[in-house]
Amino acid sequence: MAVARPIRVGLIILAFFLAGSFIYVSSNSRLPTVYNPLRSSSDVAVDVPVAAAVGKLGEATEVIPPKVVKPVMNEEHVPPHNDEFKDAMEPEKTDAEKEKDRWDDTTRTPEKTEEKPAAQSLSKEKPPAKTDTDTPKDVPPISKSLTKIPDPFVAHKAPDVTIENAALVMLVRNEELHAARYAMRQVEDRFNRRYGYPWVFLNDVPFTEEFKTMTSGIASGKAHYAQIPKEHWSMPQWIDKSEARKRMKKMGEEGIIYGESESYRHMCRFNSGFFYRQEVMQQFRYYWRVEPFVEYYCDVVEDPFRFLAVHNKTYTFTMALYEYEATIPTLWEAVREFAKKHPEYIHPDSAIQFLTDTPGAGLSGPYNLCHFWSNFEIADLEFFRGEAYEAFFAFLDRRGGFFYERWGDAPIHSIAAALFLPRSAIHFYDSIGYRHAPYTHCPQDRESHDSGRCSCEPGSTFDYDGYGCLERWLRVVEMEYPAWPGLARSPTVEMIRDKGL
Ligand SMILES: Nc1nc2c(ncn2[C@@H]2O[C@H](COP(=O)(O)OP(=O)(O)OP(=O)(O)O)[C@@H](O)[C@H]2O)c(=O)[nH]1
Ligand SMILES: [Mg+2]
Repeated sequence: MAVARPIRVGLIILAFFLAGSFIYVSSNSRLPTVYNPLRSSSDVAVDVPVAAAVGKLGEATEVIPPKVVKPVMNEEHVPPHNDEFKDAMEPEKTDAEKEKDRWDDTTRTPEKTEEKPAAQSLSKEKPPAKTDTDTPKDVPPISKSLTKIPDPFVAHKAPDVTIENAALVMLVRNEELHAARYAMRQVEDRFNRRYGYPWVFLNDVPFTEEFKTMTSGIASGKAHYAQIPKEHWSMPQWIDKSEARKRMKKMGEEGIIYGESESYRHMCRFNSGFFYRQEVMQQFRYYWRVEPFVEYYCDVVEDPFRFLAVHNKTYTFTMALYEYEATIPTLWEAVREFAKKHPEYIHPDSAIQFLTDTPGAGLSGPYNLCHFWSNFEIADLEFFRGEAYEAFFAFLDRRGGFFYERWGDAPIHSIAAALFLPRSAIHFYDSIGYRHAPYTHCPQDRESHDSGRCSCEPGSTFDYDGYGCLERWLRVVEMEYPAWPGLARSPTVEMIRDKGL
């Protein structure tokens, strides 16, 4: 078919025009996917020069890899050793990769996993079934990986932290499991998760699997479970058992707290003379005693075991109070006799003035009943294993006062420390906020509270209570410790700042 020449020229021009329009529209339609910053995730901005990415109309498009700008994180706001923050800096992982990481975390500590024989019971609820497409073949089943919470949520231990030869020690009954966990969680959160000190659990009967599983889950360090030998938890053969039981009954009738309890007496005797002799304890130099249900109110920023080592402290306490006289009627007499027999054990710079209110009278003055409350103790086991303490305990044990009366481990430890150690080796650990019902010690200095380190109410402290003995102690060591709003900083913290750790 013949077409006039002007019409042919017009059609060619029209065809060029349509082709050009098509190329222009299709090039521009790719703009948003590369350029639109709202398309990228809120914390990763993509910075791409427009012309370079798109190219000029009609030219071949050169693909330049986008420059990823990572968010700038303020170093000061990144808590040390917090893996979650580190993860936030890494590129987003797929679900399968995350699941693989969780499994790797759970298998990194084989000795802890071994100690969790009943751990399966924690994951009774099965996770939703996964399809073949979202579970890679080399990833173990999810129900197994859930038997332990991934490390970042449990342990925040610094990889390079050095620790002392020490343990957290708890004498506890199986039925106190949840009270034990309550106390443990606080010790871990306030201190131990950064160090991973081992825990030692002691019991006069075997620990249940449930107890072991649920406490080792909280422990950031290794957990040891030991049963106390029978001879450390029974009346020695020189005790007249029927006489002892008669007296227990009478003390119970008189309304003396735990007066009728034989097990309480085993506990007091064990804590006086046997806890440091347990086989599991032989490997340790220092210990921190923790009881079920106690509470900790302040972050413990230093390592107290290291504090003891560097500052030559042997015995530390947070509260001091009077003992019930009816539980120790003949204890002081026995102490006097022992001191007469062994004057060599009394330290020339002892804290004897903490025990008696008659200046210069030495042990001939009456016992004022003051003692350190031993449910909290951070101390050097060498003291208990030393000649003086061992002889002292053996002497007292022969007297039978643990059973005929109801001698407690608190006055025994305290009298020994006050007589056999130099005053300077006993430390009032004022910076540790602590509660064992019904009393609380709350730091009295401004910094402990203004810094946000503590959560207790300063006025709740037992320090200046009429039933307390702290003021006597402060006089013995000539220490200034005014009530809230007291010193600018805790005396313990000042010591660390002066002499270091
Ligand atoms: N295994 C075991 N532990 C015990 C027994 N009696 C006491 N304990 C533990 O010994 C420690 C001291 O006992 P508590 O009953 O707290 O004695 P307490 O502190 O003088 O008295 P409370 O005011 O009741 O706390 C705690 O850690 C108890 O868990 C016992 O018969 N067996
Ligand atoms: Mg208690």
